[in-house]
Amino acid sequence: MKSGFIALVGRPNVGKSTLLNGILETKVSIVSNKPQTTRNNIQGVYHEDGYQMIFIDTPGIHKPMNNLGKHLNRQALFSLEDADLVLFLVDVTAPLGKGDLFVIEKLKAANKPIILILNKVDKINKDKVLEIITDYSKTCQFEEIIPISSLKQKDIDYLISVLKKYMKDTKKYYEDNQITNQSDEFMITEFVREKVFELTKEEVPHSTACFLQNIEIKKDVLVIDVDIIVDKENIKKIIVGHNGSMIKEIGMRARHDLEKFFNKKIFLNLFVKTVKDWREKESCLTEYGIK
Ligand SMILES: Nc1nc2c(ncn2[C@@H]2O[C@H](COP(=O)(O)OP(=O)(O)OP(=O)(O)O)[C@@H](O)[C@H]2O)c(=O)[nH]1
Ligand SMILES: [Mg+2]
Repeated sequence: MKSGFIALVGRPNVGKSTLLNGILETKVSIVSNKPQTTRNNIQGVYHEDGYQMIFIDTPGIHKPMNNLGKHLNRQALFSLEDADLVLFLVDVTAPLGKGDLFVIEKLKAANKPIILILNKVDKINKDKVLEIITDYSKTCQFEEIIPISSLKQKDIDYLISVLKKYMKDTKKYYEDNQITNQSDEFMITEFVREKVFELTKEEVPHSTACFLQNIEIKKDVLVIDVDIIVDKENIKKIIVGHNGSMIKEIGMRARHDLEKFFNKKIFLNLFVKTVKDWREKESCLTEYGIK
């Protein structure tokens, strides 16, 4: 058995969670087109004969605007301590900027081998890729530079073949059928939160957290109660929507994913609650499973 821990690190929205899901061919980490979707370090395990690669998906590193943001950055950087190898993901459609340089400095300080992943190459011309490689090569000594498209599953197999070379551990960390360290309870709240991120915009998704109130089996149906926490009354109105249309849509989409995940009929009750300034409160971050 060859194994190792691989941290997926980068700015928000570059495609870290999309890459993890693509490698595992299963959704273990929620994805959206809004920055700061991921709020926890999520382990996803890739199994192949004789190999166990443990990927750590992390929150995007950004300039924090509140206590939640500071905590997300801390989480991401914390993943470096466990990692044998770092995949530094960048979005090739965004120019190399201060945010990336900040992440690169943190990565250098961690002193781990770094592979630069140029993601979203489906969106640009091949010629541009060479230019980007030249720019990034000036900033850091990368072990390898690999252009991929996580969304289109382009060159993921090649990436896996490269990663095999870096698997030096011999310990088996997970059972063969286990693909994540996240609990079913966590997955439930994440599926709901993903739909909030999908359906709302601007400040709304970021001011939302989800909390599992109750889960029980009644006959063959899994009955799940989830609180959607918001930090202002006007955001509560947006989440509920006109005549409850938004909350209904969030519920329908989340239930669809949950039924697929649990392979069971689901009855999902959603409740919207206002908790003022929850993003600043340590106790709330702990209660909602972020800290
Ligand atoms: N065109 C294209 N879009 C991509 C690719 N990879 C990811 N995306 C899109 O980029 C957006 C962000 O993807 P995520 O996987 O949530 O990004 P992330 O890095 O995990 O973001 P945070 O969790 O906020 O740090 C989503 O809309 C994805 O569909 C890709 O290879 N090509
Ligand atoms: Mg993510």
